[in-house]
Amino acid sequence: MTDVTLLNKQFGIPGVAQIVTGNGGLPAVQVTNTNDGTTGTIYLHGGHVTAWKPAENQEVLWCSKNSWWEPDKPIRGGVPICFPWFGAREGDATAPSHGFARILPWELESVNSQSGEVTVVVSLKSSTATRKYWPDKFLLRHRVTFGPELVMQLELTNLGNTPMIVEEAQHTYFHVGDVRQIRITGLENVKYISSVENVRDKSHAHAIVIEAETDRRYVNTTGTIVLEDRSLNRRITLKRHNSKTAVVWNPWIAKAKAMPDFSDEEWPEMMCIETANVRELPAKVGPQETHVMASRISVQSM
Ligand code: TA6
Repeated sequence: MTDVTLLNKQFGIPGVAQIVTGNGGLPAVQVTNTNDGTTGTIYLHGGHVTAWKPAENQEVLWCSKNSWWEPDKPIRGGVPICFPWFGAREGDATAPSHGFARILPWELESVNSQSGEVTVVVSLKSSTATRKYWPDKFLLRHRVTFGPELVMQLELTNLGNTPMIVEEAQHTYFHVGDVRQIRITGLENVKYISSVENVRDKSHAHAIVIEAETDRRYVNTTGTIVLEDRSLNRRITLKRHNSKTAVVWNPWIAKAKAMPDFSDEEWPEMMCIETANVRELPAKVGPQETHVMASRISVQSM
């Protein structure tokens, strides 16, 4: 059990950022007030950002009210860290979906407040728990800056002597007013694969609208993606660094019903747009090298 009092003494910044006992008794860093009134939360469980609310805005991330908050289960919502595989692990039906990083406790490395922003660094180092699934020696850091933008840097250092090939994603759940009234731009004319639509290498010249279960992997794309939310009158911009794949997902009605940690009526309130390096375009990290994939998120009124 993590000693929150001790962590708070060591890392807390009075009136700015505190280490608290969060949902399910899981420890979290709560950013209560940067200079401009931004707030946010990151759990040590999974290195998992669950909230970011820039001043004068509504919450930008979505979390299910039915989420699990348990040490061996993923939090439903926010920004799950998928690592070192994405989705089901090939050849191992017993392996946890989206890898083990999001269901392990991460270490709190630092909390810093600078020029009105708060940066929290959490890390996951290879251990007996990870070697159960994965032989490589690594250090994975999530460096998250809460401010007028949300900047999340996933830094993977290969501590071994052989190259690492991994899948990685910041599986971001955005809060929307009504998913049936959003448009997503920035992925026009990009080839995508979808098991739901049973298509490979299809593309579209128009913006994406959500009219059914949507689960698409857009390949070879590094551009900026914009989520236009007419019902909340805002535009969310996602800039990706060192990410060649974007995943777009909404479970719609049936899939939402089938998930115990996702209540039936919540699917219109969320949209996943994920910064990723997966499947045909994984991340390759040489011995002793560090690879950084990042998301930079901002919100503008429409
Ligand atoms: O990112 C899309 C996806 O791979 C979907 O296929 C769906 O499985 C979603 O992730 C959620 O996965 P999870 O394991 O968190 O339920």
